[in-house]
Amino acid sequence: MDYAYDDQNIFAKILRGEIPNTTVLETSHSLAFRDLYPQAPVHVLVIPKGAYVSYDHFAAEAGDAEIVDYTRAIAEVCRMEGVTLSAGEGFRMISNAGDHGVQEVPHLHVHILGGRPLGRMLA
Ligand code: DGP
Repeated sequence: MDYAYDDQNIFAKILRGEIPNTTVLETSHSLAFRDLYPQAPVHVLVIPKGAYVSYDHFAAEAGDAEIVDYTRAIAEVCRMEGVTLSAGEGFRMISNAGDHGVQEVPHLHVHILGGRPLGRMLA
């Protein structure tokens, strides 16, 4: 698998501050910001700050501190947005990868969607 990372992708530019974003949360290894084209009342993208194309790339090459930080950042965004099961009505996490996954931006991101019933969707 070729994990060649294109540092001109939109999220790399957001991380470098070259493109504005609506930040929801920033941690030492992660950034969460609102999707430009929201598909639900809550639609936040969570990305690692490291240069990873996809989840499998991240899991293979990220350090433990990055993985823990990213995992917790995703959960913290859910809490902040009020969609956790303890405080809200639930959410969906999606991470598209590659051509079959229809990944538009080649920097790992998890979509957090919620705020309305999302319907059944596996493909
Ligand atoms: P995906 O298909 O999973 O790669 O989705 C990429 C998402 O990124 C899509 O929902 C739209 C969003 N997006 C694209 N360009 C920008 C941008 O410049 N800023 C923000 N905040 N989101 C963007």
